[in-house]
Amino acid sequence: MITKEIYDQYLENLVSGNRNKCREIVETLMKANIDIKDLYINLFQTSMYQVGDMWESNQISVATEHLATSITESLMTLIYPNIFSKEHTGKRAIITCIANEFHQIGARMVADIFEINGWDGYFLGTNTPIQDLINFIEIKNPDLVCFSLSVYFNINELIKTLEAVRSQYPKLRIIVGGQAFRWGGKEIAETYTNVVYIDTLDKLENLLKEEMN
Ligand code: B12
Repeated sequence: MITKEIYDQYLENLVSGNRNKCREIVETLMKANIDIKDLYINLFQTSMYQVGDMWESNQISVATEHLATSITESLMTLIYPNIFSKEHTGKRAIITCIANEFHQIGARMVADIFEINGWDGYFLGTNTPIQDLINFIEIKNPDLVCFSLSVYFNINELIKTLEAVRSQYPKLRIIVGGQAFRWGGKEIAETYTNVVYIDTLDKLENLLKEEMN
């Protein structure tokens, strides 16, 4: 469990760039068998949202935000032995940030949820051009594709992506998510068949578990 004391200590070290201390905190939590989603949401996500608020209110510089981001991404790799040790089912998902979207931590977490639940989660990272995505879908023939977007001004890019993928693959299941939808756009998913909006890792995991039963 992540107490307020642990969280505050972590945030202080994250913002001051003390990667080694952050690593120690994460490793201690892992030794105590912390649930990966608990770690992702209540440590990594909460601290990065707070970093965003601090950046927006000029309490920290862009450089400090970049440092916190890079520390967070490096700490996520510590958990990978636990994620990739699961038995796989042969199901495949592609997880990507849409074109012009440069926030990748949330999408990476989504890819990890697929792996934890026995899927191959092909994580393409940020800013994937539409045509390259379509080519990749052709190669991997996934059961599902996930699109992540964090900035609201990328909503039009999402529509372009959905149109392009739908015209090539009318039946392919698509999940969209990310904090861009805090500012609107959830209804977009409803205008396409087989497209759903999911906002949390818990709901995503429930959906994957239902599929396995
Ligand atoms: C780090 C960061 C960056 C980094 C990202 C680097 C990287 N390697 O990812 C960089 C420097 C690139 C960046 C750039 C910008 N950023 Co920025 N950034 C952030 C920050 C501080 C943290 C992002 C993060 O990692 N969050 C933690 C993750 C875990 O949370 P998450 O993304 O929400 O993901 C969770 C869920 O949403 C969900 N989820 C996410 N995707 C998906 C997909 C599916 C399918 C599902 C089911 C679920 C799901 O699951 C995750 C786990 O719960 C946020 C602050 C914030 N509130 O997040 C601002 C923030 C997102 N950025 C913002 C802005 C404005 C920008 C810039 C426009 C700034 C500028 N002027 O240049 C650019 C835009 C670049 C672009 N075109 O994408 C705003 C967006 C506001 C808005 N109204 O849209 C925010 C909210 C900051 C703020 N408070 O204003 N940024």
